[in-house]
Amino acid sequence: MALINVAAREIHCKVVYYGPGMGGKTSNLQYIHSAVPRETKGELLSIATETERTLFFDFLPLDLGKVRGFSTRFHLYTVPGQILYERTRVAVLNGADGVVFVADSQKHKLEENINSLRELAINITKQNKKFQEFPIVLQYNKRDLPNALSSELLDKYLNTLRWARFDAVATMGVGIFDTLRAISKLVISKL
Ligand SMILES: Nc1nc2c(ncn2[C@@H]2O[C@H](COP(=O)(O)OP(=O)(O)OP(=O)(O)O)[C@@H](O)[C@H]2O)c(=O)[nH]1
Ligand SMILES: [Mg+2]
Repeated sequence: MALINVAAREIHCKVVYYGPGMGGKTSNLQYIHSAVPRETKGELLSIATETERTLFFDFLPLDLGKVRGFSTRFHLYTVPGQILYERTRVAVLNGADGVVFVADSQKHKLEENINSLRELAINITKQNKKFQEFPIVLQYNKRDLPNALSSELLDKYLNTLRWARFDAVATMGVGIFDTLRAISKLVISKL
């Protein structure tokens, strides 16, 4: 739930990067952290296993400029994608104002994407929010890999609600800021 501090003229919003394991959620935050100027960001807090998998979450606070005189501060989180960590995903998702769903475009990941999206719908609904109205932006990541399915085909399975969607190569920064801009606009517009 967005927090609006009228006295300090600040808006705090929580955005969660959600999706199947190894899809590129942490890579999104790493790229954003590496690319934005020091004064607009805080430290990237990552709690990862020794094998780079996210164990609990990543967290990056980011200032995204002013909206009607209010400073907007976005708190970006990633969930751990591994199936086993569903309870952690529920905890991290709690109170989110918006979600970036990072899908892995590779052919053999299609079912994992579908299952993860289904789980997201359930978890949003459990927070007494309407999934169909919840601010979500879709990202098709790993577009650089030869076994990536076409975006049009992925749309058929993952984008039945017609969210804004972006092709991305998180490790190279492709599509990362388009995705971030879209979700932050969407979240602000819903306030
Ligand atoms: N080729 C390619 N590799 C990528 C891309 N994005 C991420 N990767 C790689 O995929 C692996 C997993 O990326 P992460 O960002 O850790 O994935 P994650 O979604 O945070 O994974 P979990 O924390 O386990 O849920 C890493 O080795 C990344 O370097 C991409 O666009 N293209
Ligand atoms: Mg991760």
